[in-house]
Amino acid sequence: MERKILVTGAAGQIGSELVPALRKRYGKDAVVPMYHHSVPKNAEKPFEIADATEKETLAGIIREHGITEIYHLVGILSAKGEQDPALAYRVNMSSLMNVLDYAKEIEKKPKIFWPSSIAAFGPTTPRDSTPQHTVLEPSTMYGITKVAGELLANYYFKRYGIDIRSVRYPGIISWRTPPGGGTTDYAVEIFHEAIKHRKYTCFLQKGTYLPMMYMDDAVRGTIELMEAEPSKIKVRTSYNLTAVSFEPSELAEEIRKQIPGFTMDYKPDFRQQIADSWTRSMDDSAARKDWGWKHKFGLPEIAKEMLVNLQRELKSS
Ligand code: AKB
Repeated sequence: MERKILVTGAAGQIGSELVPALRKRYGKDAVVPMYHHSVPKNAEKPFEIADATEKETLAGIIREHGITEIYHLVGILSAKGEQDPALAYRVNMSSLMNVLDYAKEIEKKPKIFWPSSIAAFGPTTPRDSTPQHTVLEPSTMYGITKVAGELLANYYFKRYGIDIRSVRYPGIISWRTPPGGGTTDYAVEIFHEAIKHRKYTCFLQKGTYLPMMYMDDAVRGTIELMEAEPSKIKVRTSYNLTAVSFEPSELAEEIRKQIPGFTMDYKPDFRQQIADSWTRSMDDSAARKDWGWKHKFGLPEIAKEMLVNLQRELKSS
């Protein structure tokens, strides 16, 4: 069967890098990015503009393009979700239910990727080397939608045979598209500010360790998970997935190696409480063992890649 991939949330931080990676791998016409309001200036056809919370519209797009795989990335992140919990619940849950319910109804069920997050963890979760199977009692609405989504993924797999796969992403660091509305966003903002102003005020305090990953690893890992033989996928809720764990001053130190005058101070805001409820580091040995996950970028490599690429981009803009 011909592969046709729908990517919802295609203009988001992950979507905007996943789409070109998928197109490079499977061909431009095999990938249909779906945007909500804003279509990127350089968007190439085929693409769709639609709201994933509207089930009939979404179903029509899946039907019309003969979609065989869906990367369902639509979602309101943690910090924005705390500013409008009802919106986070509505967008995150109804769009996922639309995808799952439509997949359930049709004979040729699409394979689905859906991202969970470290936000599925909460204050009662062991914070260091957090195991794959652990306590999931998040304190944010975003986290609640992630736990519900994980359980739904497992339920729809077992009950309806939908091949849905998922990872718990850590903070993702990228230079092409900024993140929006997350708690781990400081780890991207810091690079922009270091290059532009040589100083940064961090909204998380010193010592706030969080698991993180470079975008190239995240995109490659996501595609590898989707390409793995079904028999290798033993976790149908969501796999822990991580690369490095660091806190703001360690990242600042790494940046200072390339930008010697860089300074950072701290002004923690409401996002501190969110970060404090999450894990400091994750045990992702199940993903490594089951389908061969391996990260390539450590902290020094991430800092180097970010600075080289952003410096070039900011100079030419
Ligand atoms: C956020 O900070 O909300 C996201 C996430 C960890 O899911 N980056």
